[in-house]
Amino acid sequence: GMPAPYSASPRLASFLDNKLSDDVIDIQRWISNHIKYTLNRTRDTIDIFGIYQATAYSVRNRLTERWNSTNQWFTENGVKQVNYLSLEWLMGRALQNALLNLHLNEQYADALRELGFTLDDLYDQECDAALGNGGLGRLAACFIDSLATLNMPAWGYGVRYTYGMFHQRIQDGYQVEFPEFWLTFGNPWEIERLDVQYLIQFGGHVTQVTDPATGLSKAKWETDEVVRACAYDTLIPGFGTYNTLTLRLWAAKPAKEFDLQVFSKGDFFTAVADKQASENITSVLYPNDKTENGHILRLKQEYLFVSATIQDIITRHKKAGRPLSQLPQFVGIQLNDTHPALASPELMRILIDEENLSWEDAWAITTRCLAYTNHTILPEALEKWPIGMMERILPRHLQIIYSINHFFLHDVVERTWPGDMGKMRSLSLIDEEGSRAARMANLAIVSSHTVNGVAALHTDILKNALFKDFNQLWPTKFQNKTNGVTPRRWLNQANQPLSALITQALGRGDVWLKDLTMLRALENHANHPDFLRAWSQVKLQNKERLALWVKNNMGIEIDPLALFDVHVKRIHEYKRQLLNILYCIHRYLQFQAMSPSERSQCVPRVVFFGGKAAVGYDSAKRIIKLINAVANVVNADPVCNKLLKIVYVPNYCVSLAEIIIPAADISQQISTAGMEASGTGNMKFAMNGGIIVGTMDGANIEICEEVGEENIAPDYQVHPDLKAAIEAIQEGNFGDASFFAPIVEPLLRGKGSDYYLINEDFPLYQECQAHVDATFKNKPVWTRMSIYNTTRIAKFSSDRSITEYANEIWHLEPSECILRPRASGAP
Ligand code: GPQ
Repeated sequence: GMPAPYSASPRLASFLDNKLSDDVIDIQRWISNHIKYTLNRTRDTIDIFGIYQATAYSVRNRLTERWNSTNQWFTENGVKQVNYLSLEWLMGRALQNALLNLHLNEQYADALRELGFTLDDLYDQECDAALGNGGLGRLAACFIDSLATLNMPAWGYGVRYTYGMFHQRIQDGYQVEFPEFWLTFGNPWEIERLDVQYLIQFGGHVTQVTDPATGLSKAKWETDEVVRACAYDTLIPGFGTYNTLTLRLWAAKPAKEFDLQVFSKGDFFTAVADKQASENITSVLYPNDKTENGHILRLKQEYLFVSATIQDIITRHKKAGRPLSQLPQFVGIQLNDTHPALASPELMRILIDEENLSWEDAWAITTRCLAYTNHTILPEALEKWPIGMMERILPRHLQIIYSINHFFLHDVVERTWPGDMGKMRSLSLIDEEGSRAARMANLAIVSSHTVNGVAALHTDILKNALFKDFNQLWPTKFQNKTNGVTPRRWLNQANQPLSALITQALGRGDVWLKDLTMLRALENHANHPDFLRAWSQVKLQNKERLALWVKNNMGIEIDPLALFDVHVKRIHEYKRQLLNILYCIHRYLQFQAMSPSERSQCVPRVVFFGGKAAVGYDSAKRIIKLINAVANVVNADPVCNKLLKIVYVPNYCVSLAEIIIPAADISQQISTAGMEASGTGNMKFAMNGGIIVGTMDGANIEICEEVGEENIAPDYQVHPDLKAAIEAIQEGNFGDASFFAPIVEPLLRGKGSDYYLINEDFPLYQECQAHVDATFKNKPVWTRMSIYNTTRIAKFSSDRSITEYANEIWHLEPSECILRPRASGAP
């Protein structure tokens, strides 16, 4: 049970109300105190990592102060709160973000300089919080930054994986995965909440019992496994506001409850070891970007997450003294894809079995709280849980899903389309073809008041193809919410030189970081040679920073004056890294065939690739090997390597993205049309003045509308040059030809086997790249294109996305915390 509430005495309260000062000396005192009293280190044992930790603790203190006021504020004002449920949070590093959002970076830089350290050195000590795979997890991270910045009353919920995303090394050109034990040296940003924990049950069976109170029959879930979910809170600072939110992550721990008899019966040692195994549930992030999992452990992970979160939401609602009937007025629950879709049957179970509500009341509450975001139409990514597995792990939830399905098919589908078996089959929550499975997308749609796609084209495809029948049934349920990215991390933090130039040119401080539409005013400068020079100087500076990183970490020399062409994202066939590398081979063959004078006319390029392949994704892994094989040959060719270098940056992650993205002249966004739901890298590059080479897919279409088609490299569509590139691979020019045969031979077998349309798009891609080269030579024209990308990117700030979610889905009002601790000293 929870500890009894206690009211602080006046004397204790006045100590607790003390406010931290922003004086450099106070900052230094706090850092030193953390070194000495938190880390137990001395003048002889302190090292730079310890300085980073102590600095992080001192920044966390400030967040705590703000967080306490914010929570008190939300409680006293009785505001509606939204809960963003996501199995992935790709947060990256926290120190620089916190200092910039709190406007404390200068004081901290001064404080640390006097102690003998630079902030940049400390930033590099922090390891990324990589609790996500890619776009979906990073979107959650951008969204919570915007929620805090926009003063939205919100909570983020997730899983505290012991091992996050794997660490990728490239060995002999192949991807090799290593575990990343990010908590080895502790995590100064998290607060272990031993007072916030819930029991999570699994297995067993369901019986019908008579409720002594009502005399009615009700379900009783007799479970046979129990674990505890413990909360770890990370505090999320808003930019230029006191508001500070919570990201609450759950870790599985052994539970002592219910099964002490196991210990008395058998072998004590084995029983303890078995208990310890419950921690496995949250030990590792499934490193699959959009692939079927189907593992029991993943189902348990999703359920532990959902159950702890729903229990916590209900506990907080009750603590505010409100009846459950008012839950939808005060609580919004957003499902980040279907990974947390069990929230529906879990909320139903608690309301019916534990809170004794009727099915109808429980269903009304559930559907008025839940909303669902879909992030892909790729069939292999649509979650389905085998019925047998559900029955074993979550028998009561399976019953509830069957009941939801029964009411839905009979009361809704049958009434709308009497006798239409085709409609029944497509809408049912249960897939009856082959082995039976629960369709989590259908469950999420039926259980939600609103379903949204993540870019205009994607939402159209949802409405007119993937979920066509649902859209006919409930035309107002579907909405578009185009993705966005936070300009605080992706412009201010990643690109300080550009941020400074913008601040200087606009002359109104850094308020533009809360309103990117202000950047339009920069277009007045787009014809001033000084501004153009300053803009390209910033780009060059960022390219030099990346070139230095590549030299120091990979030993490759690259020329910052070359065109930097960047393709970084998860490796997936639909994202078509293969198209890009085939084009690189074509370019290489062309350079080889040229005379020296022809070569002297060409634009030198460095082509960067980066990204991780899912562990079992064979084709993606062969593509990585092909890129590295080509890089080896091209980079070692003395005739061509002045004009073409290929760099495969290992272990692409958030902190590397912050170095790579600002340095790009062009970015590759070349997914097969219709397959990339939105993309968010595209927005980050454009925001940093990188020109998109892209297909008319996902949010590329909308970026093009905003920045103007003259400011992106036009869409393309193939031919004999592709054939020559493939033949170069088949002739063994890049090593073992048979290894690459499975990925390139289908391209020669004609349309039917070129699923991702590489052949079809090759000629237009070539044209586009030629256009890039020609334009890059004309510096003023190129720089103006770059500028317009930044000045017209306002729509793609996650602030705009979150404002739309708040207005159109959550009906959530901002609530800025104006409570402050007293600035007095000790009482
Ligand atoms: N996305 Cl379903 C992921 O990163 N992982 C997933 O499991 C699914 C989608 C991406 C999607 O591919 C991108 O197009 C989106 O921009 C991103 O989600 C955020 O919506």
